Amino acid sequence: MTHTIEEVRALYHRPLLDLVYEAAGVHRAHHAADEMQMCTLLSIKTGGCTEDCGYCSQSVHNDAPLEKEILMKTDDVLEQARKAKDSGSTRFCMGAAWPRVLDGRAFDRVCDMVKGVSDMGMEPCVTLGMLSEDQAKRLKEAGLKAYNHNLDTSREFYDKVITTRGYDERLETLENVAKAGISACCGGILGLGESEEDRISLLHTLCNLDPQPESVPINMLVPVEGTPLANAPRLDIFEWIRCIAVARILMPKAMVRLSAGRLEISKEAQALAFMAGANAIFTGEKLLTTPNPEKDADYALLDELGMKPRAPYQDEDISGTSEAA
Ligand code: SAM
Ligand code: DTB
Ligand code: SF4
Repeated sequence: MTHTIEEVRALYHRPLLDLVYEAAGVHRAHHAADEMQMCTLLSIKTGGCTEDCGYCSQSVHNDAPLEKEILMKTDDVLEQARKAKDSGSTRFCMGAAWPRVLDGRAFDRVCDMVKGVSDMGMEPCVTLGMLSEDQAKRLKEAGLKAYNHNLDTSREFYDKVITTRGYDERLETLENVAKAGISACCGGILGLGESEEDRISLLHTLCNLDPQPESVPINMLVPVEGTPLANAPRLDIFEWIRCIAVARILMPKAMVRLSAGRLEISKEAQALAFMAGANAIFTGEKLLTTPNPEKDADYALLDELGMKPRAPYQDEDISGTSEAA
């Protein structure tokens, strides 16, 4: 079903609590509302990226205080994955600061990592920059569940933030991912200085992707010293809630994933976001390069709200995995 921009705009402008109420209904019709998918992120190759994303600590165009690191060894990554699994995560997302995937030993190693994580019974997800159809197929064969590639913002605002990678190139990578039969994890960042109309346009593009993303990360800008967006004014938290509710209504089956920025968001606002349909979080003290709430604080919050971590591979085909419950 396609959604028009007028429809998305009208939804976006509904009174906030009406919107949250409707989103909560959609959420409950499609998901177990007391369950949260717990995910862990690992930066497998940090820094030195040649793209110029204005928010990013890892771009060579920015001056963020960051130690560059070469691609991690497979065994070390799998050890981290095992720890994540033992602490309750069911999805393990590996990020490399590459503008695009290049065939060769490094990519072979990432395929091994994907296979190792999949064999452990966790959902492997990677984010490696732009990707060809053949590369997507190799990742699929290795057992990849999802590829994270965000649109980040509206087509209209995009070149105020990134100039080295085009919007259409992002869409092309998403097409390659879809052709290989891998789910897309695709969302954006709020608080880049975009307008309300930009957020509407982003949500409109996301919900009209075919197929719709399996997962929609909603990042709140984490301002990083040394980047052009270090002093961006903070987005009103109700705008964040509004976007989550609209995403839930327009993409009823997707996991709506609270990604960057949760450390600065109160537990009350996070609870309202869960009400509005957010059902996945990243746990652990670090995202890729920036801090995240401690695992214990997240589990305590779920407990206070009477929620629980989602079981591994629930309602999904687990053939081929030996350890999944
Ligand atoms: N290099 C890959 C790429 O961009 O395609 C993958 C890694 S990149 C860090 C993944 C996503 O993280 C970005 O698309 C962006 O949405 C988000 N992100 C990066 N830095 C952020 C920040 N400072 N605040 C919020 N979100 C951020
Ligand atoms: C996404 O949209 N958010 C995650 C994940 N995909 C890879 C990354 C957030 C990164 C936040 C900035 C950092 O820690 O470097
Ligand atoms: Fe950062 Fe990814 Fe952009 Fe590179 S492509 S600068 S790692 S967000």
